[in-house]
Amino acid sequence: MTGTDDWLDELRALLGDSAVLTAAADTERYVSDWTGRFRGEALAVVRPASTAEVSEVVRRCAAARVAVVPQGGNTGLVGGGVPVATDGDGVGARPSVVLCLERMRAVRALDTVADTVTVEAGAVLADLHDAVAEVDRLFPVSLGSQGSCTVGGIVSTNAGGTSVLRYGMTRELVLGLEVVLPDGRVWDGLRALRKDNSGYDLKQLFVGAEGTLGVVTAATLRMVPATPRRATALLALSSVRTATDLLPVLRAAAGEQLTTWELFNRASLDLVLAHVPAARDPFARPYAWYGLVEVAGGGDEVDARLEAALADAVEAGGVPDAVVAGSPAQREVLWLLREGISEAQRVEGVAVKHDVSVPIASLAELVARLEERVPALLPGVRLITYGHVGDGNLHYNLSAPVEAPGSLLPASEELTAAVYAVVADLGGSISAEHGLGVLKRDAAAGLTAAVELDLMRAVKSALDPLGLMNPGKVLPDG
Ligand code: 2HG
Ligand code: ZN
Repeated sequence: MTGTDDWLDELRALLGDSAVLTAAADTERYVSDWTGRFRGEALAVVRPASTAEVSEVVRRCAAARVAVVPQGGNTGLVGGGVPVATDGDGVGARPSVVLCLERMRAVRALDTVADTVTVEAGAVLADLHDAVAEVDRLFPVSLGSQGSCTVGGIVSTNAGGTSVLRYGMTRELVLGLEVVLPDGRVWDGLRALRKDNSGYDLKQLFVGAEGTLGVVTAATLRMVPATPRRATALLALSSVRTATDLLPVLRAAAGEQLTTWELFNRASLDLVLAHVPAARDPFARPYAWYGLVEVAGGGDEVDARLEAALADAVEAGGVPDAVVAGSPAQREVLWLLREGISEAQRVEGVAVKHDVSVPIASLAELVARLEERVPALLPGVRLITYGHVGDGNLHYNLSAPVEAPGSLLPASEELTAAVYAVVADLGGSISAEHGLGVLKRDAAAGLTAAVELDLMRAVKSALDPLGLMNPGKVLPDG
């Protein structure tokens, strides 16, 4: 394709040779995803270093009718950050470039009066944590992939994580955005205003849009006071009902300092113990469920609050054992048991993931109903059930039966339909925090009211009339 070669040469002339990757060995890690389920093709991977360069690349892509797949740390779990495969279902399969923001990492401004930070999209979340820690602040989105995921990625997926209970989803922390629109124009919406009621809240359209409406190039985010003291405990729990019943008990004792209330089952812990070398079971015997609680603040009061919360929890019942981290190192080990699950499950092979939410009071019923239905569809399937109790969000993930590793993926449609049917019946969501990407695009559309889908399509075609921004993601006809 001489036309394409010329076009790529022009991009090279514009950005420099090292910013336009085309060799298969160089592009592989950008066109395949972390889960091992998604892989597509791209004409090139383009790595601009500034908003002006992103704008120029997007403008040229629009002129050449080449699709743009924005990408951050490529840690997404639903296939949203890689091009769709041409041998897939055909939706969104078109010549595309991966637009990787990894060279745009600068912290542009830190304002400790307004408590805001303006940072570029390619900044790694853990680096942002470090940058704001230097001024005694916290940017409170915290997730297992924080060493690789980026600001653009967490904004574009409205990431959740393990502190949502206290601080909310990413959306609640975004004050302003800079976005390159599908025609290449730059929208400078980097306002740091707490109060701004001047018309439609455009920035929120781009939060969670998974790059289908434009490319987020920078964000102005809220910072909160640092919480240098953390008190952490792992509780053995007799049931999911215990975990949900304990939420108000913990909150009453720890108040707004209750930051984390996470849950995982024994099968999840077994995977971590098998695959994460530093992991140890802190209890002498196995339990059905485990809860990780963390109270965070400025000083010693957090220890007293955690202690009070634990005393109340034990009194409430259903907590046969508990262990409190006595040092930062012990705290890390307890966290490893929870945060190591996703990676440990990956080691066992491709998982069938369900990132679902229901009203918190219905979590126990969700698990009970699925424990009846899912193993009946695939005997021996391993239920790797864990998540964020405080947010009503479970990762109802499935691993293949040990004896029949090849049996999971062929059964995945049926298994997923069974999970989603129960979630829908309980008034829940099939995408709590990971987004839709390709994985859930069609299932979500099937569960969305016609009027809601119409509105989404209207937004998409108003902003991206050529359908070039991350095609095949989020909307079934997008
Ligand atoms: C977590 O809570 C993440 O650990 C990852 O959301 C979940 O890998 C997953 O399915
Ligand atoms: Zn999660």
